[in-house]
Amino acid sequence: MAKTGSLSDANFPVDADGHVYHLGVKRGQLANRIVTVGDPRRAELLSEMLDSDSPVFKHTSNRGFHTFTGRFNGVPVSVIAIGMGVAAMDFFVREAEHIIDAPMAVLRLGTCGSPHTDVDIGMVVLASSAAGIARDCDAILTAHAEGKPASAEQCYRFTRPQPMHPGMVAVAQKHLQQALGDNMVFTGLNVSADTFYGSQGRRTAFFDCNADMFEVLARKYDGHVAAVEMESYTLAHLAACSPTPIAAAACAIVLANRNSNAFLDNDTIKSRERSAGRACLAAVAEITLEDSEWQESADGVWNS
Ligand code: R1P
Ligand code: URA
Repeated sequence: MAKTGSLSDANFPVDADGHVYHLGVKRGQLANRIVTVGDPRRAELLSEMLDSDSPVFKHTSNRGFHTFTGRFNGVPVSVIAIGMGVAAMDFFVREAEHIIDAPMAVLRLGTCGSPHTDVDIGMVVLASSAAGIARDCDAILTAHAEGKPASAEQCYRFTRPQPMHPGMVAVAQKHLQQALGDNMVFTGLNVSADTFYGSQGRRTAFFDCNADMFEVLARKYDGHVAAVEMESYTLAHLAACSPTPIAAAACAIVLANRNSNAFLDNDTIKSRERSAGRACLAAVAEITLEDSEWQESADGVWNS
């Protein structure tokens, strides 16, 4: 389908110069090889690893998307901080696809919790596949009206796992293992929740019907859940629905051990972001895309 749009196009708003509505960038300002993160400071850290002999384009949109575009090992790449959650990933994937006229590689570097006994804080979980959990508000309100919490099984919806792109996973695994060591990288199932608290089994004063969330997850996914975070399933899902091929994968630094309740210290987080970040940039720069003859547009940021 032709990629058209203008301010008058309510279906896909783009301004008169071609900037997409939420990311605030246009054709030529975003590479087809992208590392996406949640935290803007993580994006900034990765942007400092881009080739120093090539200009780095930076843009912060009024909706809080932070884009850095430059080169890594000579290859055009972008780093983008999107914020958190399903909606943020949806804005990013659709609007990026709109302004990129070539197959894409998208690798998420996030943070997560883990209920897996072989995964501890400080490790990195690379998703071979991802599934989604969403709160069923009606079911929770029904249980609330009845005055007794129900099982998470009735009050949340669980998707089947969606595989990530095997080629992107393999290249990411190679670089992450080189950077961190084989025993620090666990490849397995990621589950992305629509919230940080209720849908990730966190107990607060709210009525959430989630006391047995981890037992339900273990049953539904045969004890394979290695990471719980908030965006990777949407990335995998949209890559499968995209008109443009998207080689999608996701990895996440384990901050929270959901069995012991331990949380990773700030210095180690920074150190993992640095080493995993460099590995992710190397992976998106290296992966072979079906049609990698991407034309850097004449008015693109590389030619400015
Ligand atoms: C929650 O604290 C956020 O952290 C994780 C979750 O997916 C969610 O976005 O990822 P990021 O650190 O990439 O934001
Ligand atoms: N991010 C999440 O979404 N969950 C965690 O437990 C930690 C980081």
